[in-house]
Parts: sequence; structure tokens; C-alpha cells
Amino acid sequence: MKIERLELRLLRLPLVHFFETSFGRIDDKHFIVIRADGEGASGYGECVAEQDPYYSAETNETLWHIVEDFIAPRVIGAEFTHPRDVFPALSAIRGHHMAKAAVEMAAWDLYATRTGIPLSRAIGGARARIVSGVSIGIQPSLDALLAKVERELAAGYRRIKIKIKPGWDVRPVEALRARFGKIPLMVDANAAYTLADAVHLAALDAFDLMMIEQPLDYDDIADHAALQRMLKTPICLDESIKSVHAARDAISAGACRIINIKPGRVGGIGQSIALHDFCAAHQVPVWHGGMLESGIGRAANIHLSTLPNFSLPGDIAASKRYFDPDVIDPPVEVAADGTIAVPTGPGLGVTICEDRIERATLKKLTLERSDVSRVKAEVR
Ligand code: OSB
Ligand code: MG
Repeated sequence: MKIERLELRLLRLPLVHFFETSFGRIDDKHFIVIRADGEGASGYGECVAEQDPYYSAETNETLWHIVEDFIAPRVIGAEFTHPRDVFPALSAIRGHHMAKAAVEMAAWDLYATRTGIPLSRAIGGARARIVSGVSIGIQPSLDALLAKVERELAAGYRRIKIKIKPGWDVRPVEALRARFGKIPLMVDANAAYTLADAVHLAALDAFDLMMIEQPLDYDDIADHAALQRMLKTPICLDESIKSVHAARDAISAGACRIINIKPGRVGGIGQSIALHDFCAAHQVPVWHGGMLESGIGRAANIHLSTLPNFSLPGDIAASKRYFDPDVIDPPVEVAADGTIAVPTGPGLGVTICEDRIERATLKKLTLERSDVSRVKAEVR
């Protein structure tokens, strides 16, 4: 498989509803889409970096720089026998997993499209449908939260996750349990606490939560292990798990009992499969996280979730919760039983609306062999 050209686009899409976490609030999604062309076909990759370096150190600007100056010279014109070879070919570049993942995703889509198989099959997944959960941002009031959860339960979602932060944690959980009883419920703190809050967080043990996601800092395995020893509720790590090695350290330290997999965080689909397999071998269940992706990234997340150890509902919801319209047609839909059908066509198996992409484009760059040959001479 040869990638002859990369096209980068920075897009802006307004969110249907603002999304608020312990990092702050966003009203529009700014994200990069990469198209890889080669041998008469195209593959798409969506990058999960954001405008700000809050969830991750990467941003859309760092991504643009790393792809243009370091990744493109290593992939354009190179022969890959399989997309799993893309991540190792980028090993000289430290970190920048979201940038690597976006290009690697385009390579997987290109490979599956040219082979004529759905991405799920190329990955080795077997499910025809995946189970969907929702992630609900911090709300302006308890009433707003209750109304929102009521709507999502009625829509069929099989797990409710709410974002928490100091001042918005025990009371919303208490209110949800009082109103909705034993629904599958979890919380995500996005690293908003420290170990000094352990006693306060232990108050959540009374509510039989499925898990508490990333309570402490993004690089603090030791404190998560100490906190897990003090909590009945399982800790799930998100931000902390930037690689299979990080998962190995976290699991052996007892820092978590569940792991959230996001390909952008670990360097792509190949690394996500490796992380999935590692967790399965250690009896650690995983679920697929979300980053408010458009239909392009969302479709890839659906395909990856067909692997067997994705045994808990993922943060993969219907397009209409995020964008109207989405950049794919038809949009991702969730059935009344809270499941999503895995696309069956070649590659991502979704139709990308070029006109909508064009309208949302803020800037664009096409890179071909002649553009990268100067840099290529310096590539190790
Ligand atoms: O921590 O899981 C997270 C969105 C942006 C950044 C981080 C996170 C999230 C979500 C949203 O929780 C999940 C989704 O609906 O895509
Ligand atoms: Mg999270």
C-alpha cells in the first residue's frame, strides 16, 4: 500500500449543545481531517486534538506542524504492507499520538477500502452492533441534568456518564439515583481532584457507580493506586493511559480496574488493538471513549468497538447529539435498544459529504512527494 498524497483540513463545526467538563466549555468543535490518497483510492482520518492543550498536550496547531514536517515525509511514497506498520515507522517522533493516529486511521481506511472489506474486519472484530452510552457535560442546574438524563434514557442509551468537578459531584449523583434508581451510571472527573480529596470521593461509594473515570492527574499512577485502595468504586483511567506500557504500569500498580481506549491517545488503531489485547490478557475490561468526533472519527470508533474485550458501553452516541448535520450521510443512529449498527461497506463504510467538509474548512494543505522530498532527505 502506497500513500501518494495527504490532504489536511482544519474544520469548524458548531456543536448542537455546548459541552462542559472540568477543563471548561466548548461551543464549536475545531478539528483536523486528513485524507490519504494512493493507488486510486482514498482513506480518511480524523484527529481528536482540540484547540487547547487541556485534555492532551497536543493541539490542532501542533498536529499540523508534526504531520507536515515530520509524519508526511515518512509516509508519503513509502510502501506499507499493512496499516499496522505505520505507527512503528513513526517511532523516531516522540509522543504526538493524536497526530500519528490521524494519519494511521487514514491508512487503515485506505487499506480496508482497497481490500474491499469493512474496517471492523480488517481490525479483526466480529460484532454487527455495538452498545452505546452517553457522556453528559456539567449542567447549569440539577433540574437541567435530570431532564437531560431522562431524555437520553428514553432514547435507549445503555449507560449514563456525567462529568464531575469539585462542587458538582456527590449532589448530582445523589439526585440521579433518587430520580432514576439503579440505572448504569458512572462519573468522569477529567483529573479535577487530588489525593487530598480521597475522603470526599469515597462518598461516591454509596451510589454503586460502575466506575469513576480519571479522578486524579493525567500522569499520576501512584496516587491513583493509593486512591483505588481507599475506594470500593472501580477507577477507570483515560488521560493516564497514553500507551500499552502506561497500561502495564497502571494495572500492575493497582491504579485502575477498567481502561477507556481512545485511539488518538495511544497512537492509533494498531496501538489500540495492542492495548485491548493486553487488557484482555489481564482481565481488565475496556470500553471505547469519545472525543466529540464527527461522523468520520465516530465511524472508526464503531469499527474498533467490535473487538471482544470492549465489554462495557462506549462513549459513542448518535451524530445528532453533536452536529446537525454531521459530515457523513446517513448520520450515526442509535436504535431504541441503545445499539449502533456497524457499517458493512468497505473501509469506514460511511458516505462523507465533501460539500459539508468544504463549507466547514478553515484551512487546507495538500502534500505530495515533491513537497516532502526536501524534508525527506533529513529523515532518519
Ligand atoms: O474525558 O472522555 C473524556 C470529550 C472531550 C474530551 C474528553 C472526554 C470527552 C467526553 C465526550 O467525555 C465523549 C463523547 O461523547 O464523545
Ligand atoms: Mg474521560
